[in-house]
Amino acid sequence: MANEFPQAMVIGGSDSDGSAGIEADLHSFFMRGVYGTVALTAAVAGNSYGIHDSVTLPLPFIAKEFEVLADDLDIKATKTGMLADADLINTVADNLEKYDFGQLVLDPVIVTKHGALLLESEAFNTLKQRLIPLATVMTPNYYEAEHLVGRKLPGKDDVIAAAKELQNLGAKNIMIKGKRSEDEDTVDDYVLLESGKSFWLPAPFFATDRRNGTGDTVSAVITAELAKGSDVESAIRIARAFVSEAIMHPIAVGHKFGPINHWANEPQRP
Ligand code: PXL
Repeated sequence: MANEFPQAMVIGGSDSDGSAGIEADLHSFFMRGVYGTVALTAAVAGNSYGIHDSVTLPLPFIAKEFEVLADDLDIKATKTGMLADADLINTVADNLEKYDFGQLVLDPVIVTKHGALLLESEAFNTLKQRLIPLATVMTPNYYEAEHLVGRKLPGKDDVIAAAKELQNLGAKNIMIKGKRSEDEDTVDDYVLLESGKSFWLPAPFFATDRRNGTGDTVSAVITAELAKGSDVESAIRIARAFVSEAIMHPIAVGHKFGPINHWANEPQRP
């Protein structure tokens, strides 16, 4: 008996207030019954008011994290979070090509809810060239999708066209998150699967400041479900439902932009 228990990995940064980054990912893995591992890339000094400082880890250390995890564990699915710059993306891509860490969920984290930049704009091309082709699922939010295709996406048709464009760059399945509907009652995610099947996933809009970690959690739940053997469409639907509950049952942590509630799907939720 060594590695029968489902294992997932996040390649990303720590957010000190626990609301986003690897902390939100590990909360999500835990709640979905998957053992979580980390290749830490960076750390930010953040609280609910914003990000106040950040550092990236040395590249040889990051490569070592991949090496030791590959030597011992059996990781079935991996997601990315904060990747900071082009050198870091190249190190991550080199190691994803060298070892088998299962299916890749690429969450192209570019900017935080507070507007802090977590990926240098010079690194967008490296992300496109090195990581998008490795992705089983890519989960940009609406804003990140605009950055990646290099234009505004005002209407639903624009989002549909952008998803196709991102799929043509090599990611098999695309989920573009968080397009507010025209009547503003829902937030709609658009999904384009490898088979060509596509659909909108509307979720009720819930006005709250406590939505930090939303994107991290969507991609982490997808990763957890893939690690347990789920198909991509089911993983996406489970993630969307999980995060809606987590937004609609906020917990009181921090003064401003607080975290979502990872316990929200539990019968005894706080
Ligand atoms: O939610 C995106 C995100 C990812 N990773 C880190 C973060 C944040 C947002 O604050 O701090 C480390």
